[in-house]
Amino acid sequence: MEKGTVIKSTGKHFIVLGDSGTRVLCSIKGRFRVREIKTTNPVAVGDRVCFQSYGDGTEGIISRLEPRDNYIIRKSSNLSHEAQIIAANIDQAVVMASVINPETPVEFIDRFLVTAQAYSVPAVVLFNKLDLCRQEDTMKLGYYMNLYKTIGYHTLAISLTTGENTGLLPELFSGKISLLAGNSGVGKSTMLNLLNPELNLRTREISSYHRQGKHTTTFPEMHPMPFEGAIIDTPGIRGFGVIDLEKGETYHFFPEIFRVAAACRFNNCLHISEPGCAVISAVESGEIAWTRYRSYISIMDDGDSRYR
Ligand SMILES: Nc1nc2c(ncn2[C@@H]2O[C@H](COP(=O)(O)OP(=O)(O)OP(=O)(O)O)[C@@H](O)[C@H]2O)c(=O)[nH]1
Ligand SMILES: [Mg+2]
Ligand SMILES: [Zn+2]
Repeated sequence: MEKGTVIKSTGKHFIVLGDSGTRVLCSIKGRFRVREIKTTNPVAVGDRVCFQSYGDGTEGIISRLEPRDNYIIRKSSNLSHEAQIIAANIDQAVVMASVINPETPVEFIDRFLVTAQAYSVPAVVLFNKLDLCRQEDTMKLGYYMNLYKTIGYHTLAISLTTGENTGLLPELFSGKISLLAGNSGVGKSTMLNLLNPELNLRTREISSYHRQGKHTTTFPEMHPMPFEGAIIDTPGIRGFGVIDLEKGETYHFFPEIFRVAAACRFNNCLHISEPGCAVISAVESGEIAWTRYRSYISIMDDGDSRYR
């Protein structure tokens, strides 16, 4: 019996990187159940497992799943109540964004941050494509960098094309298992190739695909790094921020809204239209960013039951 980490999953088959360095294509024996959640995938990228290899050692069977430190899940679809585990045992969640070509919807950044916050995973906002920023884009970038920094998130702006600030990347990722997400075309694969040239991942020209919203990467995959640590590349924009949050609890995961909410007149205030709402006042005075409040309302609007 060997121990290892699941680095790729297609739902039925798993590639396990054994602690001895072997890569084994595994299937599952028996059923694993995660007590608190109903999931479509019993084993996810980042999971620590016990496995037995057979034949020439390139294939094996997973027989045990180690307890998880944490995990991030998404709903499988809007209709189902089943959830898919995107990744397990992660140290930080990095959202890669760009203000231009393609522009990352800020709501995506906010939903990602809420998800990370809900699972108590430290989050980082990483802007790429500094080289493409002209006047207005630079202003926009500065605004969002400052916004997320003020809220308390670690932020960084880079250009993978010119190399600006990319020297800071190994430090950002070293010694950690990081989850990486970002809308299609922001440069996730380009960055992974830079950090680990052996990966040779496919990258694509923006013009050829971003309108169709196609993703080059389809399954989450963990990439070992030449420094200590690994990065889990997740497919594109979909899937984050669709977890089931209690409506009355959603604002807990917007740190700056949570801080202000203590001063609301009613302690069950949902910060939508209640009298004496300190959050609405803070939005009106500009203390809370309008884009953040808009993302909050949008998340509250999710699903079939309103403001439950
Ligand atoms: N100008 C500019 N282009 C960049 C930069 N970083 C990446 N690109 C280009 O952006 C395009 C998309 O990059 P990818 O690395 O494939 O993007 P991705 O995030 O992996 O996209 P998906 O796999 O579809 O989710 C490629 O043509 C890259 O060469 C940058 O800093 N500046
Ligand atoms: Mg990619
Ligand atoms: Zn309120």
